[in-house]
Formats: sequence, C-alpha cells, structure tokens
Amino acid sequence: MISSKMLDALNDQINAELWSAFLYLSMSADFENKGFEGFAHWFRVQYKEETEHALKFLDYINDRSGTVRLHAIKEVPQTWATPLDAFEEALAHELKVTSLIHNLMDIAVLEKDYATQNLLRWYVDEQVEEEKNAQAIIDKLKRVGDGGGLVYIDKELKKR
Ligand code: OFO
Repeated sequence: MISSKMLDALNDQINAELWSAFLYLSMSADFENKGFEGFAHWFRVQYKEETEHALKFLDYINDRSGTVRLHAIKEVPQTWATPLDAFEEALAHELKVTSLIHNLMDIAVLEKDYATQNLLRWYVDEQVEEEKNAQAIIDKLKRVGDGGGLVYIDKELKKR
C-alpha cells in the first residue's frame, strides 16, 4: 500500500509534468507562429513526451490502488524573444524537474517504498537525457548566433 505522503507527492508530480507539457506546447506554438518549423516540431515532440511522463505516474498510482488527483494547471509564458532564450528556459526548467524527481526519491527511500524507487529510477535516467539534449542545442545555438546557422539548426531539429 502506498503511503499518503508518497501519494500526495506523486500526484503533485503529475501536475508538474503536465505544466512542463504546457510550457513546451506554448514554445512550439510560438515558434510555429514565427516560422521556425523545426524548433516548433522539436517542442511539440517534447510536449508529447511530458504528457507520457504524467501518464506514467498516473498509471502507477492506479496500479498501487491510490487515488489520482488532477489539479488545475497554472498558466505558462506565451512568447520567447529568441530560440536560445526558449532553450535556456527549457534547461532551467528541466533542472528544476530533476530536483523534484530527486525529492520524490528521497521520500521513497525514507519510506522504504521499493516499488516507487524502481519507478523513479526511470525518471532519474530520463532527466540526465533531458538535460543533455537541451544543453546540446544551447551549445549549438550559441555557436551560430543569429545568422544563417539558425536556419540550419531549425532544419536539423525537424528530423527529431
Ligand atoms: Fe522533461 O521531464 Fe518530465 O519528467
């Protein structure tokens, strides 16, 4: 049986994952609006991934016979001056998510909740990947500046 402290924390994480999904969907819409199809596509894929992350928690709570609680999602920003601004915000956000996942792990360890620790290991690995991906794009964007290289990266990201 899952503890109420663990359950509350996992339900809060569903909200955090859905907020991430909204943030990336908003970035995708902003880039679409500005004619950056590749950046828009990359963030649309990211939006879908975050939705999957939320569903993975939701399914797990149900598997453990807990009650899923869906809270309202707070509004997300709507516009970013440059692709670099958006990716820097995405990375800062992912670092925050990493600390949320680590907090969940701390609770699971304290409570000797081995099943939840197993679930969370997947998210710990996923965060390494998320941070790495955002950082790699930031590095490229910094190298090319605002010139034609931006068009090249936009084209590249469409392949995701
Ligand atoms: Fe972007 O990360 Fe979810 O968990």
